[in-house]
Amino acid sequence: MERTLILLKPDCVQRRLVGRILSRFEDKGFNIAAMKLIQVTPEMAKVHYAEHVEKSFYPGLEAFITGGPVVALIIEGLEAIRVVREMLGATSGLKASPGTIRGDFSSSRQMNLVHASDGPEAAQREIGIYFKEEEIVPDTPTLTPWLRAADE
Ligand code: FUP
Repeated sequence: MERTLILLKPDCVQRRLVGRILSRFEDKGFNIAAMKLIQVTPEMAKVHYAEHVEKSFYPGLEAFITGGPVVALIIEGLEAIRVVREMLGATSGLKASPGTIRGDFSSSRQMNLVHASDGPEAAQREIGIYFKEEEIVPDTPTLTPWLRAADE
């Protein structure tokens, strides 16, 4: 079981796509382990995007990610980090394949609707930025035996 941090970014909330995009993760069989609507602060943005802070596009990225509420959630499931990244598609909505979330809903590199952790270290670090341990709710949905075999 893996956990990954997902942000439904301000463009997703403003465009009223939260329900449809959450449905993709639910349809796939992932478990939601935590979820909340928050306002990202400039300080949080700098920690989250530490690797990009010095880049020329960072000021625009910070203005965008702090420009409205986001839905932060933790998704849990087998190989969740890789599978969720593949469901998102390439960073730019113009390059993302049709059938991916960004490929279907985004025409932008910045306004690409969803963030998801790109590896186990990033997932652990990003979960720590957005959630306290007590906000994560352990749950084993009763549907699990109908989503995969017991030995998977
Ligand atoms: P991703 O891992 O797909 O979210 O993409 P990156 O970590 O490469 O970039 C983080 C965010 O910066 C992306 F969501 C989009 C944004 N970005 C820009 O706005 N302009 C750029 O030139 C590159 C990335």
